[in-house]
Amino acid sequence: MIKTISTTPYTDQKMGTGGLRKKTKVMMQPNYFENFIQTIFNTIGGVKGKTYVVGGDGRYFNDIAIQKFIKMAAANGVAKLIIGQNGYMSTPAGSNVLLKNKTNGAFIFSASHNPGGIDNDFGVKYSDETGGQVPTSITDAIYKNSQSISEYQILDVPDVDISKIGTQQLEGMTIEVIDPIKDYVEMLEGIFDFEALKKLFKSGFTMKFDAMNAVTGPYGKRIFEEILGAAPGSVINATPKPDFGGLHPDPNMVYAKELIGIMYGDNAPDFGCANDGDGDRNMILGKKFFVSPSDSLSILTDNYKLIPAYKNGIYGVAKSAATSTAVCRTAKALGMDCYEVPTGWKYFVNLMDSKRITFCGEESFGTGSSHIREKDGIWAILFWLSIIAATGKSVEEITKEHWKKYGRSYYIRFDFEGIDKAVADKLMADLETKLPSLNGKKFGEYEVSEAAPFIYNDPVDGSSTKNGLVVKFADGSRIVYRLSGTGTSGATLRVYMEKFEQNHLDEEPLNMLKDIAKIAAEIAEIRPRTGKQQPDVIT
Ligand code: VG1
Ligand code: CO
Repeated sequence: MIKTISTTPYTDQKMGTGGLRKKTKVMMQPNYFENFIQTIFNTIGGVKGKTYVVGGDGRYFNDIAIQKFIKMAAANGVAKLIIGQNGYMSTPAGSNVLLKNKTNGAFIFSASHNPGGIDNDFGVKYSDETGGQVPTSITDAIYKNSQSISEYQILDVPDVDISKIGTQQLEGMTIEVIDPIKDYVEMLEGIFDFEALKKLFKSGFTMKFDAMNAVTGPYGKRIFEEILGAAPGSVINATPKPDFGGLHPDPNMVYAKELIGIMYGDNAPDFGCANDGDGDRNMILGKKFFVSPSDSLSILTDNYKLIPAYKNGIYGVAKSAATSTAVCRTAKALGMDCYEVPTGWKYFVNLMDSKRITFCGEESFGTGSSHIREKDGIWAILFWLSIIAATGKSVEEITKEHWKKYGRSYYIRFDFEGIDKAVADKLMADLETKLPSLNGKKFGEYEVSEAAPFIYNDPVDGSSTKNGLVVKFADGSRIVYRLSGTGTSGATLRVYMEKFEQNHLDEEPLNMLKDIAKIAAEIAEIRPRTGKQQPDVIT
């Protein structure tokens, strides 16, 4: 029975860098989630006869959200939903299922790397038929329409059992519950040489994969332990939990504490890696060795020939402006184009669809290729394992040889969290006004060569996006400032810094960048304006 429910708008349903992200309790307000879903349906001209992929990272409210979604989809005339068993599906797996089945889009319920639970965050990622999250023109339209929604449609029926694989009908809509891992594994088998990886583990190679109690635990168990033969127990924090067991599922040196302890401990395995809440981010570690995500992208690019799917050649590469310039040096040496886009994976989609790029990545632990239209944590891990299998070298050796070949971009990111939004906005606005006056100015040995907002003109759809402020120095060092678009309380100022070195390759990034960090704080008046003496998180 279809019911039409009257509702009143919420005014804050603006999607940020990775979909709509809110405190779980905000999402749980009466009609909040329903309003947002119905607004998307309305904005895209209805969903009658369409097919969608649905899943989530298993966080608190995932199960309830999926049931609401199923009933709203049926009431709005959707022809078919493809749902991950028990409502689980990682973001990359969802993009793959979408592309493979040529569906009209996907809804993944996740706040990605944000913590989960009733007192933390929930989110909705919406992708269209491209396989990627929708462009700003559409998120703007959704936001606009969310201001005037007055009703939504939903079925008045009991919850649907999505615990068993198979097909069922719900008032004219087909529901196919799938094993969310099977298709994903098939896709990866089509890219990498699984036999070579099995040999690697047979030879005694050891690894730890930290799934951070989030969605990729079962993927990791199946792929690394069951298929490739990594020792049982290689996957830690492998059971998805609604609150991620209290972990902050952001795979970095600060939050992946258990893994860091293991990799920097006495009996460290050969390889360490982690994913975020929804499986699109990755961190790569060797024994007592950390690979910065910007370097990782550059190293994967340099080794594309080792991977069956890419060995005959790749198109260009792309990085977000905040990511270090390492990959662009590598691309240049290989004779490829290197694009620079705003932060957020959606900006890579047009470049992939138009065959301008194959690989892309962000400093925030995201790496991927055109096999799907999202970043892909396990893909990046398998790529690294493949390089190790082919070269017989350690993570540290591979990285250091890369630096020797191309030089090293020392890189660091400071996050200043929980700043009053008005203070953060004013800091950015005033800094932007000040930028022209910085040109040519000297700070000790560093001379500003260019200071301007980062503006991206999409070569495919012609849209123009401003994202962050960039200060470049004559020696190639850079500072990028931007405000986060994924936070759910206050504002987070991110300051990204890099310095290029050809000779001194074994220094501490924090030490190499200490002067740049001082200049960054001074230029933006971070201390006087925010009261913060130090960043809250350094990655
Ligand atoms: C952050 C990262 C960005 C990433 C985004 C979504 O955004 O900096 O690189 O694309 O999260 O990641 P922001 O606006 O807070 O800096 V996630 O893993 O959705 O999926
Ligand atoms: Co994520």
